[in-house]
Amino acid sequence: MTVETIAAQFATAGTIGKVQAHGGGHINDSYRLLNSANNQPDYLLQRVNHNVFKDVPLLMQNTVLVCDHVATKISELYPDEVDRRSLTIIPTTDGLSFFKDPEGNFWRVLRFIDPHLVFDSTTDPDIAYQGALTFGAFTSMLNDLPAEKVGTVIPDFHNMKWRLTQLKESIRKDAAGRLKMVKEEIEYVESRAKMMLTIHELGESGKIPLRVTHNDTKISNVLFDTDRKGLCVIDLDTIQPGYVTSDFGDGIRTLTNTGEEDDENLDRVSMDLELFEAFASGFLDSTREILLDAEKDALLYAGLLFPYMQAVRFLIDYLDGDTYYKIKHPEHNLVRTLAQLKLTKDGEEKMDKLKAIITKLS
Ligand code: GN1
Ligand code: MG
Repeated sequence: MTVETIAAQFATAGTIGKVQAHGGGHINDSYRLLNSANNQPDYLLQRVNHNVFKDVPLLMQNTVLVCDHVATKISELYPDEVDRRSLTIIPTTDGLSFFKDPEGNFWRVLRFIDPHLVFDSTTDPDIAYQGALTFGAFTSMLNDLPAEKVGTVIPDFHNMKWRLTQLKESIRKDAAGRLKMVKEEIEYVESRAKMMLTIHELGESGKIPLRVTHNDTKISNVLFDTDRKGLCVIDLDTIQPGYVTSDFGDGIRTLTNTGEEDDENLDRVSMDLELFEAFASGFLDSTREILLDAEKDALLYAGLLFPYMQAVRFLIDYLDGDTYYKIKHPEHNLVRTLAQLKLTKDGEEKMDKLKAIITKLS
């Protein structure tokens, strides 16, 4: 089936003219559907990767539920801006939220938010603040949607205990014969395990609640207005029950790093305190009212946990022989592991300063 034929399965308004490949996602494929009718919106057509997301109908059920919930909240605050401050899923002509093509691919259509800006990374504290404010507002709007209403799309996704168990298994198997290369890294990981299980234990004991969380809060998952104010959170695929620390922690991990996620030069990798403060400030400004004290206290650990957890995930994939993440060269997962461990260690050294920032802003 052509992309045009697939697009025609959806109840779009106007007339779809040109179809353009859109964005650089690593998991899904996206196309912008340009509307040739006046005053009708463009759309975004996406193929959802069902190798990564095994239960696309569940994922779409979560997406529709969350989009409806957020749209209702936005309509109270910004009645004229619902279309650009929340995502709209366009149903198929049969009224379904996705279309399954004869080859078994899953497709969906969203309303295209135009105009908008996106940032893949930033050194600008204002962008960090706005991005975090937008993620935090999303968390707040979902505060009254009970976690059990959404399904688990990827089990144990941010479960540190399970990731450590997975690591033990990968060490035992040593499938790619690489264990000898990473003895020191494993030692460090094990030495920090107790501290890094803090959030898991707070969750298990009920001190921090399960919420509906986004779980992929990188800055490129926020759309900005042309005046550089945050508009809308996108990429809702990993929405499922989780702790608020996931959305804070992954934001800190990706945003505050002065180097790349896979930087070969570890001197470039560090946690930028100004960006940390800007992100924490934006996030707390939009969640201060709804978070429990225990959740606010846990944010400090989240800033360390997410670089650490990502290091463990890359390390597992390195030991397994690169079966999960796409790699650009054979040592890529090792390089990524080292960079994420460097970020963890840098955060650890700055712990007192990070703590002072969180305490001041809470
Ligand atoms: C994957 O593909 P992307 O960048 O959205 C991964 C995240 C990791 C990230 C590391 C479903 O996300 O959890 O943090 O890579 N997503 C999944 O770059 O595993
Ligand atoms: Mg993603």
